[in-house]
Amino acid sequence: MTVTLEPQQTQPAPARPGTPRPASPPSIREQFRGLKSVLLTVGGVIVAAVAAIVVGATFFHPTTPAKATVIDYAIRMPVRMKAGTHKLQLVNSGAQGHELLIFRTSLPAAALPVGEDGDVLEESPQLDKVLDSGDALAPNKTQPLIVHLTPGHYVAVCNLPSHYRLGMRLDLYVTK
Ligand SMILES: [Cu+2]
Repeated sequence: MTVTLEPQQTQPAPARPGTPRPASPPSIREQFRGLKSVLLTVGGVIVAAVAAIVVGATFFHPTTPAKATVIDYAIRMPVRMKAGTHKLQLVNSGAQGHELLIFRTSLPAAALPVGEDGDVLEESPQLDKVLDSGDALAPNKTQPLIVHLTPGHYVAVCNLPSHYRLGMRLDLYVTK
């Protein structure tokens, strides 16, 4: 939307510091509405930007990577998402390697089936793994991921030894 307007340069950009696109763009419906507004007036851009911020606070759009940050020992990522194919940017801000697994499950994050070592039994029939980032991601590294989510409850986990019980688990809620 903004790109379309750049050649005109007739109006200053909105003063709002969030003008550089928010991390979480609007839903398709909001985007369409925003697009329409842009065709009418530059003021429409401001409306769309505000809408993007409001909607983005709750949901992130499937086509824009959302950050999934892993630290020692926690996972930070949007916990409410819309169904669809999501790009995630896995960021390791911790001091050691981490991974990101996402399971579709009715079990709460704190009550996944575990073995004697306290690590999650990934092959449990109560868990349906929908994402596995693979080898541990080193500190200060990022890794692009793609996950397809249908409406329901999910749990994000890092299942490197002891990391699950140390707190690397998060309930995720996906809606239509
Ligand atoms: Cu970890």
